[in-house]
Amino acid sequence: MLSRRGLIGGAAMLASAGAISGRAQAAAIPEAPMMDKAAMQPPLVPTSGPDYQPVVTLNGWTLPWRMNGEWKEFHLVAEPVVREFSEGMKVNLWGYNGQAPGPTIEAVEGDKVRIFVTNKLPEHTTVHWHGLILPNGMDGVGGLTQPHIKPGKTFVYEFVLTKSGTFMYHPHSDEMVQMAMGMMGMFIVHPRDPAFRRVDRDFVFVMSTYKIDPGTYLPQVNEMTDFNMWTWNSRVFPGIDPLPVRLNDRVRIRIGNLTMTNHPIHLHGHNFHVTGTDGGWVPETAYWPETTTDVPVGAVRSIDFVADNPGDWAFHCHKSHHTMNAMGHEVRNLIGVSRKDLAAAVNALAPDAMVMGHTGMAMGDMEMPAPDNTLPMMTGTGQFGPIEMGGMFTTVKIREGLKPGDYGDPGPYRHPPGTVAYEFKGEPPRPTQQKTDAPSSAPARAVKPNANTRHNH
Ligand SMILES: [Cu+2]
Repeated sequence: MLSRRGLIGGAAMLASAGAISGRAQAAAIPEAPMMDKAAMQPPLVPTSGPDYQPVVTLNGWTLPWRMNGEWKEFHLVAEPVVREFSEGMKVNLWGYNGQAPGPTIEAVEGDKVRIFVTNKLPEHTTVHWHGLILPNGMDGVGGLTQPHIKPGKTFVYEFVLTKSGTFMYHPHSDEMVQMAMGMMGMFIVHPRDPAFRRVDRDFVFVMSTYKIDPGTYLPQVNEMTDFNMWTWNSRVFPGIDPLPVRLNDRVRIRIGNLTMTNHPIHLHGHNFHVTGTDGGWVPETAYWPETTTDVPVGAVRSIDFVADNPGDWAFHCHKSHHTMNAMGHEVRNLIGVSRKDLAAAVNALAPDAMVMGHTGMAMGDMEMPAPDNTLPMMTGTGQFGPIEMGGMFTTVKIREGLKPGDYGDPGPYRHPPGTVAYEFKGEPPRPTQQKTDAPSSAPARAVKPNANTRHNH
């Protein structure tokens, strides 16, 4: 172990850090790495200390660190950023080190971590380490456990990671505004025993929501309930990375929720167990099989499964409004209403307007003019046509023969012949009818026929 001191974890950009030693350097602030891309960055494979399978952050990255004596040092910079939600929409947020959410912090149970936080925001901030067990004065609650960090100042947090698991970080200082502006990130602590519940692929993201009026660039931070951008790592479909997985890999997905509502997260084609929360690991005796797990507000769920079913599997929030991008929430339900007269009246006033909704609202083939910086409500294209999704939706792409460490998009799944739902071209068989000559005492007869009830007798 001693010989490894001064080495660094994974990061080429900190290659000179190996030379850092001695008290004079101990006071120096480590370089703050910046990220200018919203695409998934390769995991930081540990090059010193205990072995672990590093996480991959959807549309994100892991914060490089340096060793300084026994301390693992990180540097977060809180600052205004521009985040691309998906191609065609950029949003002015507050985040850390060039992006929102901030980079994932990754360390090992038992590590001593020293985290420098520099405030480049126009107002004060703090960082709270959600779920971690630490001394009260390191908990980051402005006013309660420490002074707020004023603009231009740097504070230092030092604590020992006493347990492994999936945690989060976010401000506890003008919290409503700063979280509504996107300030958050994930904090992964790997078990000291590299074999403990080890998986082959380990993904992580945090959910956040925004109210951003079409054509604008800034979230409305006072909104309490009526959000219109439902994001994973401040990205929306089709801007959310797919999760590439090798067939039969053991997979973990860690999901944090820092939105204002719960999200039932659903995976197609597999069963999973909830194996951890922000409180720690769930004992195996408490597992039950699921295909959807609700992630409550201010909580983490990590799910584990064996990817034994190849294909492109939808993975999404099951609140269907959360798999849409911005839309008007006051639209009336017009299903079944004739639009002929309405269309004539509307088009006299607005020739470009589209009267829709009388047969449903599928929009796959339509293109409506939209304000700048505004995404279609439902969008994305797959190999069979429009996917008609937005918001919290992506795919787990399970393939044979992916190389370990290869997180590139393998493209659309090639289905074996005869395994895709197909159009029936013949005469459909008559559906079997339920007999209606039931005895007169049957409840069906007891209902009085009226305009809404059809009887076949
Ligand atoms: Cu949701």
